[in-house]
Amino acid sequence: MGRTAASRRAFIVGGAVMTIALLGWLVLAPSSSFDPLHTHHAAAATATGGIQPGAVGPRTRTYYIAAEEVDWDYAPDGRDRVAGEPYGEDADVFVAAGPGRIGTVYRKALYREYTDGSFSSRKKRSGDDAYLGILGPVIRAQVGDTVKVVFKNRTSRPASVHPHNVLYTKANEGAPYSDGTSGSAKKDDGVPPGATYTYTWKVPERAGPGPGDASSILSMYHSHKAEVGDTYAGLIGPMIITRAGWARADGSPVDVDREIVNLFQVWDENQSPYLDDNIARMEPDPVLGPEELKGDDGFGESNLMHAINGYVYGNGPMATMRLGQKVRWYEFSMGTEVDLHTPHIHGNVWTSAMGMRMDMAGLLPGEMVAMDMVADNPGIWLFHCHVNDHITAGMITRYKVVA
Ligand SMILES: [Cu+2]
Repeated sequence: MGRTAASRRAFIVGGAVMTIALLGWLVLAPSSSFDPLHTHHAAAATATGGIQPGAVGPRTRTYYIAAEEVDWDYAPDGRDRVAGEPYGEDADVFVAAGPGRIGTVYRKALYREYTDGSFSSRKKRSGDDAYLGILGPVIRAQVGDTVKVVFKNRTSRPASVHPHNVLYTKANEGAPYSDGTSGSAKKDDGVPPGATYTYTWKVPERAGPGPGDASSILSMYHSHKAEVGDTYAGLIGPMIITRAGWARADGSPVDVDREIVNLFQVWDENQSPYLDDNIARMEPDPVLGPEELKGDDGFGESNLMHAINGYVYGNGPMATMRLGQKVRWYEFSMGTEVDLHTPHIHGNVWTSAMGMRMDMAGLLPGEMVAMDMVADNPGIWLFHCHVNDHITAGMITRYKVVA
């Protein structure tokens, strides 16, 4: 008695939603050997102090990371590896080198990992991880850990390491702005060329997977001294944070066999602090001087590198996994308005942390997502951004499921 039509409708709709949600749970629950429902078990285990088999306790993880100036090749294979053919006309807009065109090799600044504080021995990236390409080292942490990054700036410009998600003080934020601090709390803002600074970050519960996440989430770190130029220069890397009680000694989640990380970004080399260096090193344009070139649309477009992990047109090492492996895919994006990307996999499917099936993900600049896959379909498969303009421009690659 007294219910309005609107409230009756709301009640009916609400009831239907609840019924569908319950049915969804009943259907999913019995068959879910590897899906986000692990989350609920995970939360229960954490609440009771449970540690998963194979997991380790909290610790301090120290990374030695240098920023270095390198010549990065967006297309070291020199051909369209996805098509299996030489570059076509569309590709040549971006990859062709010659008078007034830089081509695929650009001076950049990248984060690279060393074995210790002497920064004399580069940590070798395994063959399995070679596909990570331009990305800085994967920083890993488990909730409860402390992360230390000993950062040595070997570039010619000030740089920093600004992390996402983890808990930092003002002296460990790696970003300069008018925040009321002074003195030693400013030293992290921009580490001068040749100097070293140690960033210390705590990893509390709120830095790790939430109730709706799987056992690990993607975060990232990047230089934030001059954020736009620093990130276009290449100073960016992934960070993976695992739920308390769910990480192996190396920080990886115990319920996952293989992890894949991809950065989708249109690298705007026109906004790189190394643009002048790159122009000075290329074959001069027969008509336009360096400053005129910077205002030229054709030149500008040729410097937009539509890359996955810093590679275009399927160049670089292929990400591989084995049939039957539980694979967690982490996807992220940086950049500007053109950086709305839709990573799409052929051949296999993902399940999102919220339990939704997809072979597509959506990314906006700065967005980070994680999806799970049981690799059940062997072969070499296409993996690309589904934005048409980006497909044409080379944001396309392959991955392999080995039988
Ligand atoms: Cu895209």
